[in-house]
Amino acid sequence: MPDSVAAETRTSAAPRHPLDPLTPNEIRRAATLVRAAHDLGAGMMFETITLNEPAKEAVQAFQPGAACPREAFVCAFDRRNGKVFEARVDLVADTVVGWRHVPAVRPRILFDDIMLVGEVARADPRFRAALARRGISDIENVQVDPWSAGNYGLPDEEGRRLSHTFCWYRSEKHDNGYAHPIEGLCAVVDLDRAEVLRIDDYGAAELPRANRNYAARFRTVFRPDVKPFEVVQPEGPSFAVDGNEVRWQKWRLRVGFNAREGLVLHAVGYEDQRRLRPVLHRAALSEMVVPYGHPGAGHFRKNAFDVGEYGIGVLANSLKLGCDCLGAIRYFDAWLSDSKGEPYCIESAVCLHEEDVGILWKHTDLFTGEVDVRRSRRLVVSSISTVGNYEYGSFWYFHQDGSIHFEMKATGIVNTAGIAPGEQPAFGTVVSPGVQAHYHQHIFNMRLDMAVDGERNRVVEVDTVALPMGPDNPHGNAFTIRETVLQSEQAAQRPVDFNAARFWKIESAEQTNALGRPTAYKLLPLSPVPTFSHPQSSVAQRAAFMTRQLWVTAFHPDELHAAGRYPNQSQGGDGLPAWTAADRPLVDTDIVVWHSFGLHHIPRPEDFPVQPVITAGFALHPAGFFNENPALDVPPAKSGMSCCVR
Ligand SMILES: [Cu+2]
Repeated sequence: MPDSVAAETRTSAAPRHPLDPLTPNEIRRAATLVRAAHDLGAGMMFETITLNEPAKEAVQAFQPGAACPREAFVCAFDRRNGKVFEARVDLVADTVVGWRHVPAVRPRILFDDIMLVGEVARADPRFRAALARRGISDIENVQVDPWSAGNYGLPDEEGRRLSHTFCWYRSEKHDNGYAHPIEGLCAVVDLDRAEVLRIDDYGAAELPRANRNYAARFRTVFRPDVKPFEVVQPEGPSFAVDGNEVRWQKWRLRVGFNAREGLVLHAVGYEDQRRLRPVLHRAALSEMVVPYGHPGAGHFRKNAFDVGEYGIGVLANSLKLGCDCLGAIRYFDAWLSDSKGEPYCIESAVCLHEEDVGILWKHTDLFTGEVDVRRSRRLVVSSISTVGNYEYGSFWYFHQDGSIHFEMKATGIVNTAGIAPGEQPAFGTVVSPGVQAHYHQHIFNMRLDMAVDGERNRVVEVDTVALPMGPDNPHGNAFTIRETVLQSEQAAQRPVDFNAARFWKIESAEQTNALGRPTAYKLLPLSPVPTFSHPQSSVAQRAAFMTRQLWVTAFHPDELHAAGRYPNQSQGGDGLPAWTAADRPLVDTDIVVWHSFGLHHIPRPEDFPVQPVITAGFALHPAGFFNENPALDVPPAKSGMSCCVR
């Protein structure tokens, strides 16, 4: 591909910036040093080896070419006794500088576990007997999906690291198993002992046998009128990449990646009159949860925390030019650690490219007929992860008018369950005879470490209010805004309010614009989702972040994950509810904004057998960050051409 830019593999590259993800050599060294200092023996597993991001002051003080501070965060556990340890490794001094036992937590479900669960279940005689009761004897065709177990206070599950499972049947290797749910059969697998703890058999439904395949290998007829569509950038893209730093027109940012959060953006800023103005110190998906609404047959346990329980970075795809991304592409590889502490690479895990997105601005002078119009384009930074039946695509968009959009694209296959033919489901939609897809939600939490013109920011809630009719509003048309500074962490747990057209502004405490107002960005909640889980339900306790669209915290470097560092089988209360109990003050200090948003998913037949992309997201728009439209200097599409003078 002439306009493609090959992925840079950083196998041997040394880190050049304190925020660069760990190199493979650093991953290997961190594991070796931890093992040498604190060997846990044959049961030792590495949950995580990742960059321990340096303090903001160290990043700001860093000069290119200077030595980098480099530290790894390591989470290791002993699968023979379930003990979990955290270490910090100084990779400059080659020493373990911190080691502590973390009691009563469980590491996330590892890639090894995902493979193990099916093998263990299929080998279990009780599981085979339950399948035999359903008339299934070809055990090799049974697909066992590993689900996080949650925490339901069951005595035999206490103290174990578990996977709960649901099963499907494949008529052959490539068959879409989700068309054939094996209803009512759940194995509870002890991951560390590699054994089935319990079979929960809630009773069978008839196995739906109709094939519902979507893959190209199964399809012979395609619509005939799709002509080639090529994106041509004859002079190449307008961005420049140096290591992990991206420069695109006036935007500057750094691309990071880790096993848990996947794509991370650092040091997002906008160059304005030769001055780099910070907007965001760091942005990453802090957690997500997918609560399902069916109360019975094991389905009540479906509520995956795909970031904290599995790691959305671990599950990232290798993206393909012309398929996942179109145009002049720059890919970034991701280096992660396996459970033995060995580095491995997900090639082309992050895609960087530009897209034309219609018009940026336009006006026709009514009296002269002169037209001025500019094409809009955006910089796209994206990554796609496959989490079992679903795909999640994280797409960041940077626009020429200073706005930033985040879009989560959800696609893949809806999770299915069996239902007797002809029965009307109470908690799902029939998507194929004998197959239902349960009602559910996907609720994401984005952690936005804001830095609008400096680290000292405040959050202002902006409601629009209608004035009562009266002498000051004789025609009843008046409405105005009411601004409230969110003073502390308890006061800053806020829902959306449709009737107030509510949004939130993040204002600088350090800069004002030429109009005398604090410079600011506004957070527009584009996809708020109400919660239907009872406040006392296990999932609402564990995913408290989903109950408010806005949380704001005083910055603390260890507070990264909305549901806590260890949500797997947690009892709840960790993360945002725990930190905000301190009710720290938030005005004109270093703050972090946490935005919950999502998809309320009442499945449609059109979501099956593979779901077209549906999206959720939010926007950050400059709101007095500039003194005027910052995109006046975007040139017309063709220089010298007066655009369409009539
Ligand atoms: Cu869904």
